[in-house]
Amino acid sequence: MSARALITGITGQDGSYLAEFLLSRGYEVHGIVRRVAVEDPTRRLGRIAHLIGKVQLHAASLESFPSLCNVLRKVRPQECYHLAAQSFVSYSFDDEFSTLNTNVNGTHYMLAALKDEVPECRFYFAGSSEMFGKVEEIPQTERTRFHPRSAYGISKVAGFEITRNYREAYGMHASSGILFNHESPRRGFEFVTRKITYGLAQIMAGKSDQLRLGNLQAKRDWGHARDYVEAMWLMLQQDQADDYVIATGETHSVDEFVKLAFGSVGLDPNRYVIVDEQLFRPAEVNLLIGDSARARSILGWQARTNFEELVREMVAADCLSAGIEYPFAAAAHTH
Ligand code: G4F
Repeated sequence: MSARALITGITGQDGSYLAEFLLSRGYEVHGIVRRVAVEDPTRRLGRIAHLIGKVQLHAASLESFPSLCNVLRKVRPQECYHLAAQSFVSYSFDDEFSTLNTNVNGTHYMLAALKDEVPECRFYFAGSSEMFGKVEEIPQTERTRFHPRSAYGISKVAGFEITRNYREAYGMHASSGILFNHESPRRGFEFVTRKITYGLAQIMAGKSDQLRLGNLQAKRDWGHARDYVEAMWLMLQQDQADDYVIATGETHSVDEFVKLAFGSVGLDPNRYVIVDEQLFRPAEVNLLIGDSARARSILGWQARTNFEELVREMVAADCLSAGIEYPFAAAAHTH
């Protein structure tokens, strides 16, 4: 009998890659989605359109404990990947309350429902390098102290601690991945990498003549989402639940991303990019760089896609969907 996995946030970037990965390993894959998504699949299930019929979707809300219990009673998963969250850091400054409510309660409800209904189910929590915030050491490891700089970062620290407490207090197999930024052509348009590659494709297509960005000096450790979902799975295959940093170990500024993306199509970013102070955050995370030595030695995981490959794949995909001949179009099909 095939193993059953349940994913919250299955319609997101990570959820879609994880669903593909688990299906490829013979899993029966279930996903929790909001009722509106089931009612409006064309608009809301875009990233998993190719998986409809292969995954089983259940309407429930992370704000409703009984709805989660109902799904768990029906599915009885062996593995649960909790990816759903308000994940846009900038938005968490506009509405701290909803970010904290959704992210903290969502994780707590999910763990409490699992404890009541299927306590033997293995649980993955999507922690974040935003928990390190104003970093207290370079590079960041599992032992680095947290210093979050946004309601989003605080919500992830709370989720991380709730997960650890369910592991320690109730003996549940509950692990957290401390994932550094991970991108792909499926990234939401509001995040800086996709904003750059989509904006660039619009410029190439003659539909736009500028790209407004915020802080170009911020540095991130950017990997590929497809590589990172494998780390989530590996964590749940271990005898002992634990927490792992998942990162490439390289850091690059937003400015470097811009230069590489524009350079790959032969455009000079100085002609198009406008720095807009309105897009700066009230508190910024200036530098993130992770050390995933532990994941390498225990999980046997390491990032496969480098920065340049990631940038090219994203530019190529956005150029292709804008109908542009991309000089490196082959890159869009290589993975
Ligand atoms: O792409 P971002 O919005 O991602 P951020 O804030 O690093 O968070 C992402 O990674 C986290 C893992 O570390 C996740 F937990 C989180 O859910 C999310 O996936 O911004 C990256 C950097 C920031 O320093 C931001 O100030 O880019 C800078 N930036 C500069 N101009 C911009 C812009 N960010 C956005 N979104 N839009 C801009 O125009």
